[in-house]
Amino acid sequence: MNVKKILATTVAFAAMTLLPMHHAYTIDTTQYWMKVRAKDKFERSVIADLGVSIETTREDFVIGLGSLEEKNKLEALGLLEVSFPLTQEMDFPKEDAAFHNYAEMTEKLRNLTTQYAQIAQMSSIGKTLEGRDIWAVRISGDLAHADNLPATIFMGGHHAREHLSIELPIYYIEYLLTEYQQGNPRVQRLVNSRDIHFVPMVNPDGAEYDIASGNYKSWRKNRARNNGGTYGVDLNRNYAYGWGGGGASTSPNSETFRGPNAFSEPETQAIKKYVESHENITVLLSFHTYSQLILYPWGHVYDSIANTRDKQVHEVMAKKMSEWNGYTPQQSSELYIASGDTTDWSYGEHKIISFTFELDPGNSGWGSGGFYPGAKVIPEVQQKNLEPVLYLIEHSDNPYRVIDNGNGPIFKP
Ligand code: 0X9
Ligand code: ZN
Repeated sequence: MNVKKILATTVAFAAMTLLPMHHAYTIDTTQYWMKVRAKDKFERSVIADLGVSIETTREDFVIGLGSLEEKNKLEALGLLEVSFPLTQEMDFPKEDAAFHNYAEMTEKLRNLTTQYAQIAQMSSIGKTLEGRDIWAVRISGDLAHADNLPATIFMGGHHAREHLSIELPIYYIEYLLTEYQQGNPRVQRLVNSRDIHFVPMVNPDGAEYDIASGNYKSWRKNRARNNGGTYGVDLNRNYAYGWGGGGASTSPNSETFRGPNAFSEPETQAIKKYVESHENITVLLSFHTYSQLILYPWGHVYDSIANTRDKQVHEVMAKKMSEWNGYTPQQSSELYIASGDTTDWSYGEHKIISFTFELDPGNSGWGSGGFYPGAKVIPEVQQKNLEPVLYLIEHSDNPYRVIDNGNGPIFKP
């Protein structure tokens, strides 16, 4: 992210709309980068609760994106240190061609699932508001009976600008299929004994919008047309468990707008329907960017999971995975309270062992690339998260093995 360029380009843009009474009014849809004073999870939650999407947390401040209204509130609270409007004119770096746009991803998944049709299937799990298919790929050595095998689901791209989160599921699909073919014994054993699901791009409308003009837009939400002329629902605030609680906005113009009701959006509905139609899913991982974190429920409250074994499984697995990717394991609400996210729902509603990874880069400030770290980081981020992915697939038969070496009750999906 070129801060200088953003500072130089301070063109605000507005959406005009008409009220039924024919009074014209303007909605300022400009987003602002803000540095806001906050020294712990409680202060961060106050900021998140205003509707700001917090992207970087440091010891005594956070960096977030928010609307003019949210910026004004922070200013009135005396918390705002610095802010500037987000440009609409960022360059699309040439080297970012390696990222998959929707058409490229669709073609790649189509080719892979055609080439490896015996162990891979591609299906549409629903259509977005703009009519795009939300693609899922299912991999198993025994597709016909895969419902009886332990299942894992990996997702990417809930948030439009988090393009790196899409590259990981795509890569692991390719990795599993090609390694299987080449006789990798570990992969063959895993694929033959498991049911593995991927939804690489949950929010294709948003992802396409973010890159469509050739300039990144730092778009986060989907492209729902909200009442009042603004766009987008935050899909990671739209799941039903704890929906309507803290850290999610009721304001349609907010970055973290929760939607008019839980599961109001076709994308979250599609995930709900898909997960609920595969009752063998025991483990879920949703990739996001960025901050290098491994997060687990709860996110909508500070309390930790009440069931001791479930809490331990999440903690032990998160710690184990952190040894491979170097990320920091912690409960989601240690970051800040946010309600309606994927993993609170999948664990809270379905007792699926659930993680959110905030991928690279880390929190080293505005210079590290944030949502747009460049395509050069793709291979290393795919590699460092490969072991965690294989580990989750491996343990989907009984995740509780990690706390009692398999001597406790057998997990029954
Ligand atoms: O705020 C989010 O949705 C996630 N961060 S992101 O920068 N990718 O937007 C984090 C979700 C973690 N969950 C909670 N804190 N509840
Ligand atoms: Zn995200």
